[in-house]
Amino acid sequence: MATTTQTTTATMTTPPNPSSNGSTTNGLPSDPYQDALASLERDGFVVLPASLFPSFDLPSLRAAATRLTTSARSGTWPYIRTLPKQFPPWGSDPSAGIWGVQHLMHPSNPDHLTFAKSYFDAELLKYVGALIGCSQDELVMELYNMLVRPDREFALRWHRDDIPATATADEELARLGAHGWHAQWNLALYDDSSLVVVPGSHKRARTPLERAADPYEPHLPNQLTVRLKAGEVAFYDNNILHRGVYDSGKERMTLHGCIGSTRGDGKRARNVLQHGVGEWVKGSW
Ligand SMILES: O=C(O)CCC(=O)C(=O)O
Repeated sequence: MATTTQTTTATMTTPPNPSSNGSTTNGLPSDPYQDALASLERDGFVVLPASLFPSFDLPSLRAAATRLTTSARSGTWPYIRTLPKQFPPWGSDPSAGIWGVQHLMHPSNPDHLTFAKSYFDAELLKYVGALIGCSQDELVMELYNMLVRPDREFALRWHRDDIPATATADEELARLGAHGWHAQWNLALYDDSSLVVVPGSHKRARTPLERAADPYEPHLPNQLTVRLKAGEVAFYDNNILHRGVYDSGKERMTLHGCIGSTRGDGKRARNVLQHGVGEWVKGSW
């Protein structure tokens, strides 16, 4: 079978039909929020430049991230993603290594306000509202975690976050067709090329080849590595076919957030609550 199995690189996603003067081809000024939405809908992800978010304080975020990761690896921060487990729930024993640090905004984290400042960043929230398709006062806090360099070689299998691999093609299509009412993003504190996606797969069932592929297949047709420079933000549809491929020798501290909407349903709430946020968030703010 002829396939294009090369891994390509995503840099800045080009908005549809921009002209050189910031206007669209119909002469109207382009709207960056709607351009981002168009890219997300077309490709299943969009990379936004660091220059859009001047209030992200990378040195402070890196210092806070380093302190929390050190605590997590040494066992004094119990909210972690442990190796080699991909899906929650995770325990709190880091002795086999970790690949993530959970609950950055937990009030017992001395740096929780530093992380909260980036989660509630006004410009980020404007993008979140536009990408979800709801107003600012309908946004609902969900999760803020961090994906870190695993202590040993590790990768995630191909998956969609909210659709099991056992789903039939009809089940996949039904779930993919439902409006998500949430937005998910990665904010890289260091250059990061761990996320691999199959662009466009958020709108279709898996092909027979994808369905039959090894869960850790290194090369699916048209797969693309999302390469983020420090400070860049990738929003992605969490039901795009994707995986994480990690380099245990390279520093990774990528803030991994999601925000929902009051228009979301109970299924979304269950997906969020499986991360244990309900155990501390009520009454802490
Ligand atoms: O490491 C990443 O960026 C992807 C993480 C991921 O796919 C997940 O947590 O389900």
